[in-house]
Amino acid sequence: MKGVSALKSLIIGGAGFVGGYLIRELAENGHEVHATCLANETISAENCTVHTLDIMDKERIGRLLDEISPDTVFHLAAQSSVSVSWKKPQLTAEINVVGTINVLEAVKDAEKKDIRIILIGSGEEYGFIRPDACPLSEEEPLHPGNIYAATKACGEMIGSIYSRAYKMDVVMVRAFNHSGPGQSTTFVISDFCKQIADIEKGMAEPVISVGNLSAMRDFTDVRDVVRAYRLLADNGVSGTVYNVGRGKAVPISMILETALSYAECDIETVTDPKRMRASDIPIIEPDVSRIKADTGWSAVITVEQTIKDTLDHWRNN
Ligand code: A2R
Repeated sequence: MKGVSALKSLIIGGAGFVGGYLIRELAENGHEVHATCLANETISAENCTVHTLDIMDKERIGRLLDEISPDTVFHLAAQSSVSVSWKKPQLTAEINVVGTINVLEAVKDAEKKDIRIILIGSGEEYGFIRPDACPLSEEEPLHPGNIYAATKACGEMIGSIYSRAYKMDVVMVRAFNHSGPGQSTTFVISDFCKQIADIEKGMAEPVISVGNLSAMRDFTDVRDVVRAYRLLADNGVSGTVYNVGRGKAVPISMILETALSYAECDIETVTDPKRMRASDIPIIEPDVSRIKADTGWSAVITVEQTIKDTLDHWRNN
């Protein structure tokens, strides 16, 4: 267990939704932050040094590690869309599995020998769970139900093997639904809020279209999630998997009702069959006692606050 803050951090895949928040979280807590993005992406944060990197280029990862000599590597780079993973399974496996191996290999061969890696996986890895399995402990068997989830489970297993076989310092995360201002509308909170903001601006009819409202999911604000990642870098136990989530699932209907209660006009709700998922699992909720015990972390930002801030984001953008 590391007792002191790891001060020099490298975020691989820093241009995405989570990356921007993680850069801020680490910089505000005294880290010297380096972040990578693809050549066609930009990172506009002032409080970090930006490097271009494609994780398919293992030698370049190695050169970067020797140049920066970070205490911690946060590996966020991923093909992170479930729907894209069905359409492009090879690409998803290349980036999420081979890319993760490239990062692990580069850290294994780096000049600095005590680099801690935080591997970001997903609550999706649990997949088709037993009806009474919630709250899901980290010991629950994984039955991934889509290509994205399978690649994340695979990356995590390989991380665990590197940790054991090469005595590397790897901490593995299964992040549950996270949301907040700036997230793409392929995620439910951002989707509802964007529809409401468009209606308020007169850009759409006063009708919101929704999918399955009875499914229960565990939502955590992205600002809490990146705080969990920082605390896991400080105090997570090497070789261990951690659920990161609120530990309290809510029905999607609650998300909709809350978002509508903030709307500045009357909005009708219609069900769109295209938004229904054939295999919706009724409830997905993590047991978060392990991360709480090891780091003291728990989610503090309410779902209502996340919805309010996400709606304001779309009103202003
Ligand atoms: O696909 P893009 O152009 O949005 O770029 C994504 C980037 N990325 C890569 N970076 C380096 N080398 C590659 N070969 C490569 N392919 C994709 O990783 C994007 O900028 C970043 C991931 O960010 P998002 O897709 O916005 O994911 P988010 O929400 O920040 O989630 C971060 C992590 C991922 O591992 C998720 O699977 C997990 O948290 O839930």
